[in-house]
Amino acid sequence: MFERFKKNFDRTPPELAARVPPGQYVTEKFPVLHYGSVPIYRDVETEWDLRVWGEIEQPVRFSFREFRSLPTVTITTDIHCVTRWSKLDTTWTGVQFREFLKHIPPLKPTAKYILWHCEHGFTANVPLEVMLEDDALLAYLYEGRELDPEHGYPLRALVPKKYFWKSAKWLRGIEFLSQDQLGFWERYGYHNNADPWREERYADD
Ligand SMILES: Nc1nc2c(c(=O)[nH]1)N[C@H]1C(S)=C(S)[C@@H](COP(=O)(O)O)O[C@H]1N2
Ligand SMILES: [Mo]
Repeated sequence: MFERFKKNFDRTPPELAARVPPGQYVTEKFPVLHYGSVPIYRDVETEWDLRVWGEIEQPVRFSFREFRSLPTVTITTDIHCVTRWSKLDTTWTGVQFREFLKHIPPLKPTAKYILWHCEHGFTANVPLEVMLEDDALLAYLYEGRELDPEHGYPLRALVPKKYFWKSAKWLRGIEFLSQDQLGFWERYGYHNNADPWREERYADD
């Protein structure tokens, strides 16, 4: 394993090396990683919605059509998976989370954390603060095209500042919390803060 990583490190051009966090190698591929099976929707209008609840004045629900009518942005950013691959200059289109907040009822002042709820029960947690940054999106186009089913169609979180497991695929629910709650991989022993630049891979690091 180490030899393979080492080889990959060596291949990273020096001008890009500064953009690659410690212990990561650059890949041109787009690896697919998840727990469980890929949900397939025959009709997103009837089989998919997005629910928002928790520390918010009023819970709210978006149909596919309603969600797709929200204003979008397109950003180019680097992503870093805890399994050590990084992918540079990936382009995503979706609703900036900060913008999304303007289209839902006001959050209660107690809202400090987010728990993503995904198809098949996958969860991931992030501080609300991280989602207020420019690069934090609810994303549905990758390189200008609909997300492939295995990459999260019809909606995923995009949290480039954290290891990629926090970028939850097949998003169905957004829960605002006053107290942090660990998600699927976080409970499994991964580092809650998950900052790739600090190599926060495992909880006991
Ligand atoms: N719903 C869901 N989202 C998920 C996961 C998962 O198991 N289920 N895995 C995470 C992990 S560990 C990674 S690295 C990325 C991988 O995204 P990709 O398959 O688009 O590369 O998705 C994240 N989002
Ligand atoms: Mo991952």
